[in-house]
Amino acid sequence: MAQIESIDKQTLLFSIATNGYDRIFKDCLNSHQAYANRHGYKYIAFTKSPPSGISGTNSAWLKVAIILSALEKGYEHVFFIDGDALIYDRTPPISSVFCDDQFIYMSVESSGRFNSGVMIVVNDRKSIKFFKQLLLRADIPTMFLPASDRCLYENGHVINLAKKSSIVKIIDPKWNYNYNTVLLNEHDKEYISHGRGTWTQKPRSQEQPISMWRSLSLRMTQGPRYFLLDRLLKFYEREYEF
Ligand SMILES: [Mn+2]
Repeated sequence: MAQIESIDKQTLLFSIATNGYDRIFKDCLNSHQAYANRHGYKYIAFTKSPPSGISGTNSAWLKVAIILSALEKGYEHVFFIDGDALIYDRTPPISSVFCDDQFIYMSVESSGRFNSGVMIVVNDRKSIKFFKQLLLRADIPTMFLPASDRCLYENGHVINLAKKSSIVKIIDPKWNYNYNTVLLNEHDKEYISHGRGTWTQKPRSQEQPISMWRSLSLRMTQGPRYFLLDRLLKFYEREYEF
């Protein structure tokens, strides 16, 4: 157990790679573990699926439930990273982005919209409130958002809430560098490469977007996503210790 005690339990880095994503993005998950080891963070890749399965959309919303749960458990910092994001060896510790009075750190794409594939969160009453509000939106279809905020899964709600929040700080695009990011200078090397060259390997890239009626009828049969996420969270809390 001595080896576990040496880990800084104050920072949780995690990724969610269900439905075989852990095999497709093995190199990415390995890079997360290596980064966590370098900086003394606890790392968990949530890769198992519950017996009843988990959809891509619910896997995406699950990150919100896990971030909130980890903050409530008392982790000082929570760093979520997408399974298709690779962390380079040169990447500095997350403390390098921290500043006073802001508790959520994300990059924006060239459109100016937040990308929720990399989210660094500092535990504070205000960040807990933010993720509670976000989770309450799990049942609100994205089409109820202004057109400019609509995005895949929970990302639209992240954009919509974050742009109005004073505790969200925009960090350097190096932290979440993808095809939609403004090009960096040649010498300005990125820290995290997200989704580049791997998009077509994703099973969900063939998934068709579902209509509002389909989404509502799913809610009628499965019950509110809010409660489904609570059941999923309990499964992941049992399977992984955090
Ligand atoms: Mn991604």
